Amino acid sequence: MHISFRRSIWLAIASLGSIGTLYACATRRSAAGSLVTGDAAARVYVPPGSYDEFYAFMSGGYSGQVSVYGLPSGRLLKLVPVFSQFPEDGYGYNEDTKALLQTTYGFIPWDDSHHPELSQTDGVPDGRWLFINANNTPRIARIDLTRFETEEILQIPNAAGGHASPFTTPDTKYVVSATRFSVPMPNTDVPIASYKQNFKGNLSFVKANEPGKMDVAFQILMPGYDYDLGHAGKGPSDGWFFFTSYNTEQAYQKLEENASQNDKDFIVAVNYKRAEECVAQGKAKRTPAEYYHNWVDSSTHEAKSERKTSVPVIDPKDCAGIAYYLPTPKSPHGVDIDPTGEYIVGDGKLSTVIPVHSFKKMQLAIAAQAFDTTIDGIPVLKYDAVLAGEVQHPGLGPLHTEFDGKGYAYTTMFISSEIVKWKLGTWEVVDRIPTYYSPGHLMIPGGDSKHPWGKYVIALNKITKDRYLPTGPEMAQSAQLIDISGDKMKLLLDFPTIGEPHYAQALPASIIKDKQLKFQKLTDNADPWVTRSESDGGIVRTGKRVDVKLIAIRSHFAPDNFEGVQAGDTVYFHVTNIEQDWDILHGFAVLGMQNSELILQPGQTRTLQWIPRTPGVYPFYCTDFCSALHQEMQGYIRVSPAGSSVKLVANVSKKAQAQLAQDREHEKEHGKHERKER
Ligand code: K7E
Ligand code: CUA
Repeated sequence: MHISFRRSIWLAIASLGSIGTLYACATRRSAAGSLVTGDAAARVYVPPGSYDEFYAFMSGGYSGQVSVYGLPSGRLLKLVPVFSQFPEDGYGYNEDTKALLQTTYGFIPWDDSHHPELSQTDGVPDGRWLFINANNTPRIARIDLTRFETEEILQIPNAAGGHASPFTTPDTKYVVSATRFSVPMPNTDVPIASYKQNFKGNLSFVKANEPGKMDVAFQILMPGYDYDLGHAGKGPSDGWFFFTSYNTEQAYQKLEENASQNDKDFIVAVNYKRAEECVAQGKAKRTPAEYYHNWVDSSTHEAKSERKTSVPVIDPKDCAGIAYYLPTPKSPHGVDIDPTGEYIVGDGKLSTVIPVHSFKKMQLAIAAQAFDTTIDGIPVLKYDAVLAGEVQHPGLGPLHTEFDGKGYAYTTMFISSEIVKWKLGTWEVVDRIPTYYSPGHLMIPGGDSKHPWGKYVIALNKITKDRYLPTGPEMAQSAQLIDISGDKMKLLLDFPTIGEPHYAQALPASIIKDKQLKFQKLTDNADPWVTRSESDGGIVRTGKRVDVKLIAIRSHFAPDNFEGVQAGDTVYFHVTNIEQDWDILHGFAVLGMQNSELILQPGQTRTLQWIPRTPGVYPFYCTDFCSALHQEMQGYIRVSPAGSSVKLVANVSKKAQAQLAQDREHEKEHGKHERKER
């Protein structure tokens, strides 16, 4: 990995993407064979029936999801749907989860998710929740790690490109979201050329430590730059948050060139305790802003939506001491805080060094008012007054840094396709290893926390090329597991990943594996459409709406014959899996179903909407091979022409039918289930 300095500069100012690819291809063959050590296979082998040591959570990038892997094996354990509909289990298709994808732009079935972030207690991942951001329509999701399910999604108002998100404070009091794209605030019709007057950035602090109650605590108005990534302080720097920004040139066209002019851009250091004081003193302005908060009701397990209308916004001009700029070369991407909380590492994509700021020096510089200037109420500290040191000749295109907890930092070099290990304090490069190809983020379990489990680092590569059997023009993404337990990094394993894993998080499996829910107790199932026993199912009409209730159990549905539906009716199937045993699922699908199937966990009720257009008899069946007589797990629903006199019947007892009709009447009177009646 050696490159002349002149070539490095040339590469640095050229387009990152295309050059990275070329360079990666030019170098790949030479080192690949010699990299894998003799015992690599044994180091990643997890024998059948044994468990992996770590759970790893990978962002799905433009798939909008999260995938869960075991480490060191690299085995895919689960795909958790978050921002995208997932026909495999009906997420975002069934009536129970649709509300999670509600936004002020309407129902959005997709996003681009970049950064999974585990909740923390005292600066250490605690395994309660995983947060992840939506980049395109700014949102933050919370995934519950006893169920591995998305339980809450908060839209971020006044924002475009929720990229610097959802990094957490050490106590998970807040997760954050910063605007990648500055936009008019509020967003109105103005000439793009009025960027400098009208476009603003902002930093959102989101209350995160109460399930079902995520909300924007406050937003901080910022100059119209692009905000890229963030990380909270810890230890001595607890109470501070650091965000990178680029495009301090405030270019609004041809950013590739126009936003790469300035020698230094900024890391902004935000004193969020000071922000809290200003909010308490009434210095934040309640500003109209529409956004959605969506969450899963913990008793009914149905998602609900609430439209919110305003947020408190702090202008740094009204809250002295809330933020300071640390000049940082050059178009910085990652900002990473070492486990001690003293060092603030900036990764300038176009920089030839890795600059490291000192929190101690930053405080002294603030006290001494060592400012170059002030921008929109934010003092710019002097570079030399805050700099702890620079890592010289680290490689090309530094993007992200993680820590091993033993005094070393590891930085990805996108252009020179390598991970570089360097020592905190002396800033010397001590090791480097090629990666295949063009790594973005890297991840050490707990590697952005106070206590990294510094055994492995994973390179999350952007380009795969020839690493696997070819699969046409598009290849799966590629992760590489590297042993960092010794002095020298050792490549152990390549494994493909789903979507584009920007960032990932991992923690020891022991923290969460014994807290897993095995099934939902039927007695606790408060879904308004639950059917608890075989005789409780049935069919009821209310105008053009027909509700069908049935149970699923090995190996039948009950009832399993329904008549009286008419073409053009809106039918809701409410299916309850009454199994009370771990991992016994049933599925449900009807001929001509326009959305997706249902997959039902044991003890769970789910509702699927179906609008039959054509008279006929429609079979339905279980989609999950659940038992020896799974193929017998089927039924029929008859659809007659509109206005037909065919009576509503289900092959269920008369008593049960009367009860269902009574329930329905009761619900109508008491106005329940408005959501489903729409
Ligand atoms: Cu570097 Cu979106 Cu965190 Cu991807 S970002 S690499
Ligand atoms: Cu139930 Cu197959």
